[in-house]
Amino acid sequence: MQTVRIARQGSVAVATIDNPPVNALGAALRRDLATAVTEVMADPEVEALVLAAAGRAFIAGADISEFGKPLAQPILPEVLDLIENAAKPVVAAIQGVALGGGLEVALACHGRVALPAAKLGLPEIKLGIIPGAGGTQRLPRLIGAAKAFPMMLSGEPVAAQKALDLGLVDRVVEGDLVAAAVALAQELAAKGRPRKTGEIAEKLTQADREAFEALAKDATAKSGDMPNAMALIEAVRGAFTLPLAEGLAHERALFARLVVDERSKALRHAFFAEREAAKVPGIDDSVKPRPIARAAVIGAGTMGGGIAMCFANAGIPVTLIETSQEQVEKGHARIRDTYGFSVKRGSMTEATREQRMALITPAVGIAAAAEADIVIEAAFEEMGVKREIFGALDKVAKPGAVLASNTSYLDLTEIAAATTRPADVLGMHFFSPANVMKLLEIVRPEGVAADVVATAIALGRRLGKVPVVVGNCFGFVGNRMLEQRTRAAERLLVAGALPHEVDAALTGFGFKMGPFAMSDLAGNDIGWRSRKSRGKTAAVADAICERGWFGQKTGRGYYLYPEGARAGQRDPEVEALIADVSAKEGVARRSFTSEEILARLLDPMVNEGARILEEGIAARSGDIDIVWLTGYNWPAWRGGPMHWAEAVGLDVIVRRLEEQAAESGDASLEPAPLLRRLAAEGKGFSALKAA
Ligand code: T1G
Repeated sequence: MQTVRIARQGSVAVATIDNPPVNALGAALRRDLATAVTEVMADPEVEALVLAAAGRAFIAGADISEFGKPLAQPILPEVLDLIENAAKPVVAAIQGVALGGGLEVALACHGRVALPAAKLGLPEIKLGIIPGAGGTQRLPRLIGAAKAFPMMLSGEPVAAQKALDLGLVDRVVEGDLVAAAVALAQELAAKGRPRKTGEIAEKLTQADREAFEALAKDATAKSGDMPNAMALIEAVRGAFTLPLAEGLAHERALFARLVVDERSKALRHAFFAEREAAKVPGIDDSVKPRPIARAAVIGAGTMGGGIAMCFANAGIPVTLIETSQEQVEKGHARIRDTYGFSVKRGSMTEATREQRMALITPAVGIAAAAEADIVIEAAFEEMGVKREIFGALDKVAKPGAVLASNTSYLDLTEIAAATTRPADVLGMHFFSPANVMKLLEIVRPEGVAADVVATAIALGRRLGKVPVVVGNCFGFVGNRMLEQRTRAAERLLVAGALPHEVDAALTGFGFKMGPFAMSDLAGNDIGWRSRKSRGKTAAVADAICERGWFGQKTGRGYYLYPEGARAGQRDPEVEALIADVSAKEGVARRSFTSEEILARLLDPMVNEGARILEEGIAARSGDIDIVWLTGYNWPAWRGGPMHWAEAVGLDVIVRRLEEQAAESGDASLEPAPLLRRLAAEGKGFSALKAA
């Protein structure tokens, strides 16, 4: 199929790019674009060319799915050289997003016209790379390096008006974009040979260089460990120190090195995994979500308040329900304070805070949920409490209302059975802080209606979440795997490691916090209560809780938190307690390297992930990665636990698990059958097709 159609408007040729869904610059489009430019430039009747595009994107950039494979000719820089060196002017008509290579196409043009809704950006940094087709050379020439560098370092697009102010586009027009682009093309043609972006030098002044170097110094201090950020500095510096051709070659060499880096592979995996997670078996476009105009949240605690904020932030009126006026007012006040932090930081105006607070109506009693199209229960994590609430909801909620529980672990089928409408009941598991964390686990119990699942997915997106549909089991996906890491961390303490060593291994891997600091932050008593409710024990963790050392809220947990201390400090009493446990269990303590600690923490998680796939609790391994990337701060540039395991090698994971199982006598550490099979076949989880 032709990806570029050429038409004539008078003496100007209009080439319309049409490569659904987002006009990514795959091999066919690169070839058709080169052909179109060559043909138009050879046509004596044509005095100029406009590059337009069909669909919602101008050009979404290079085709990311081609990375890591041999690139078919022509490569993008060659196509852009054709455009920039054309004898007749080429003008870009930008109706939608012009991202990455898409903006680089526009930069190689001699003029740019955009609709007000268009957005222009170079997001390559988010994929672990840098612009690889002239962005680091042409953008600074057009708008100055001091403005171009921050755009490329953040990867955030700018709106058309901002692009106009920067000098990135020549005109922003309402109405007929192509006609406006044709007019500009004719004006440029009347001036003779078009001026190449690569020839523009007046913005690259000494002052601009100094401003850029200051920004580069700051970026080095902040992101010195990000190879692509450092490469970006080098490439942009080349715009000052090298002629265009050498600057382009230098940029391409830096880009080529980054594309093969594990970090970039992980970020590209996450890009596609997030989009794949949106494809839910049995829920296609034919399943229409139920309309949601108003919501209710049961429970005004930390989670309930955070969930209510999600609705208010999305402009959806929400009733916040508690059992007493005092409780609901306390929860309502906590929301106001939370918004207050944003107001203080300047990221929210007082007016916005008031608008959002006005959307949250505090109320007492379940009857206040009667008008809601969706009710999310965020009450105490105890089955009896939840069944009582859903039984009461069943009597007051309007027919067709979606009834969701924010439970972190519990059985949704059992909760649904407390109602006469189980097909309307599912889990919507938010992650704390609910108004911040992106992940929304949508738990799909047997018998839930397809349109109820579709409603939760659509609502999740409307709330700005990343919805991942998971099966109904204890802990679903994220917490079920987290429990394996928690047990592994406890085993490590008894075997000889200390809390700060275990935490340091994970923060060194890229997590913001390790398991013990995290437990002290959340409250050690939460895990203690959960273990007791299931008849489980953990010698060290239980001993710490029996002493009331619940963590930061009690001034000590695994660590000491002296008044005002920013971080926990080692506690000799805890370390003595740990040694006592080892002695009681007859374990000869030994030291562990960070690598050993990491393997012992993460391998059991991967093993549980394999079981989750075997049981169909997750449709694909990428969904598990997205759960950990968006719900647990798994380091983005490591791609998630299943992607990490694949990079390590499943055979290595299997061998280490067998060693751990033999050493600990814990059969649950034996490799899952799926893991063994894939390892034996020399494959990774990505070889599995969605269930
Ligand atoms: N390559 C391949 N496929 C892409 C793609 C891309 N660049 N962008 C989107 N898709 C697919 C996506 O996987 C999904 O597929 C469908 O299009 C719709 O996407 C040389 C080297 C453009 C803002 O980083 O930000 O250029 O699931 O669900 O919400 O220097 O997609 O339907 O099968 O996201 O409307 C730089 C990435 C590349 C932009 C549209 N460009 N894309 O959002 O739809 S590197 C990017 C986006 C580069 C140069 C360098 C968004 C979007 P499927 P979607 P959307």
